[in-house]
Amino acid sequence: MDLTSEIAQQLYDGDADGVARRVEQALEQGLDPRQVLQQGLLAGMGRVGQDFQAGELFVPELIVAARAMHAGLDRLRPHLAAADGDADATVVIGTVQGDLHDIGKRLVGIMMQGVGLRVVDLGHDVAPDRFVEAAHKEGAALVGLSALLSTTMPMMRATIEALREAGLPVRTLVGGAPVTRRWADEIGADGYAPDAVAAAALARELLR
Ligand code: B1M
Repeated sequence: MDLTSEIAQQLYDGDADGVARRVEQALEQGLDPRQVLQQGLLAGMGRVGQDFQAGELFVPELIVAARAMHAGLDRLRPHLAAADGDADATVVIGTVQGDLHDIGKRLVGIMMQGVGLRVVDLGHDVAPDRFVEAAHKEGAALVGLSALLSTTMPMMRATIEALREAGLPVRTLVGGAPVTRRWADEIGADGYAPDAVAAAALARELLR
């Protein structure tokens, strides 16, 4: 088995230490960090999602797989993100209220740092007023909202409305597995991106 397949398998097994070690080993061997991300971490999490949907894995397995994912991302982050000092605009990101999924949002943050943006990550389960407060305090030019559950998507609309009511001059970008361009248009978001790389490119475009 090659290194990236081993990383995918260890993530599937929820072996956080193993994932961290193998990611370091892959980087030492000169593998491209994006390849480690795609073929290792994301491939493993993709299988976890499929097997959860098929009823073969349950929430405890999702939790340990998520821990292993974060361990891998911790090692990869310095290789994917640019130095903070170069940042020319601030983006506030978070997963909307009621939603605990934070891996995709974290990846979006890392990729945004990679294109030279300063990222303030509010974490998960973030209420609309916390987004407003942070956008104001940090002088954000863009607010990025993530949702992974169809039941929490309406909180995106509530957050965009709260930002508008506060009169903040920020643009908004939305994404997450159940989110579509159509939904983004319907709730008045300025942009929609299907993945982290597209989100970083679109953030740059929206801030031009
Ligand atoms: Co949950 N979960 N989960 N889960 N979970 C999903 C999302 C689900 C699709 C699984 C399934 O049924 N197949 C399903 C949602 C169904 C739906 O509503 N459509 C689901 C469910 C039902 C649940 C619970 C309700 C389960 C339960 O308790 N019975 C529960 C809800 C808890 C809550 O939030 N209130 C729950 C809980 C959890 C855990 C906490 C255990 C764990 C999350 C841990 C964590 O994040 N720290 C978890 C996990 C791990 C998953 C799956 C398996 C993996 C999600 C993930 O991290 N993917 C997921 C199945 C799946 O997605 N296939 C599932 C990897 C990540 C890199 O991808 O997050 O999609 P993703 O991010 C992508 C893009 O979406 C995009 O870019 C990212 C990278 O390219 N993107 C953006 C994301 N945010 C963006 C923002 C942007 C732009 C792009 O702009 C700002």
